[in-house]
Amino acid sequence: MDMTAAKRTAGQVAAELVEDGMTVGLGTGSTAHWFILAIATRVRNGMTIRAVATSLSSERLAREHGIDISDLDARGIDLAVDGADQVDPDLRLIKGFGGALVREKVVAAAARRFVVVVDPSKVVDRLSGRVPLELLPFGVEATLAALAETGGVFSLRDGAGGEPLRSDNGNLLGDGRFGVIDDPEGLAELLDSNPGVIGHGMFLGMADSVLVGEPTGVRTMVAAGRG
Ligand code: A5P
Repeated sequence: MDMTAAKRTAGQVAAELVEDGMTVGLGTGSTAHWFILAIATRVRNGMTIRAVATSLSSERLAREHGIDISDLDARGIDLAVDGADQVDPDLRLIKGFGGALVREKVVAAAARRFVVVVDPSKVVDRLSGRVPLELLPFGVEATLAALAETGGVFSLRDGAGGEPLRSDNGNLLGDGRFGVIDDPEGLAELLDSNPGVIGHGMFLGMADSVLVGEPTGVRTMVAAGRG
């Protein structure tokens, strides 16, 4: 299946959820890209929105296509739309392969509705593998050593020229690597309890629905007890 077409379909269908006057959270990555472009078309055709970006790259893309970007303020967000790296049947997510996980989580948490857009390769039975992290530079070696007690294997990401890769917030980006994650909530709690961890890519209980782009259109996943 053509994954680019799947991402585009999911992004375009999500853009139809936006209503005039809304404050909209713009996600990051190759699927959110299509959402942003579809929103730009609607803005050109007269729709008025306030847009908040989850990364400098999405901000740049949005501005290039004529969408003004606002700060996230106390009014919050009506609808945030973002991609994901994994989605399980309970709509628990792993996000952040693109490194924007902290701003993405802040935007998702401020959103009255959080819709996730993915291609079918992201839908899994159980979360596993790589969990992105944003880490405080101060004491990062101690942080990594403490994190190893969770049972994962942790490393920093390399950026250009062999320097450690930094987020838009100036912190270090890293990843924990796990097998199947039997207890996502327990792991999230362990990661949250480490003071050197600014944020992690497990988004649990946050997504209201997931739009999966498929050859025939979009399949909507809704968590049990929601929607
Ligand atoms: C960015 O930091 C990520 O959380 C992305 O939302 C996620 O990696 C999905 O990206 P793609 O849509 O490019 O797969």
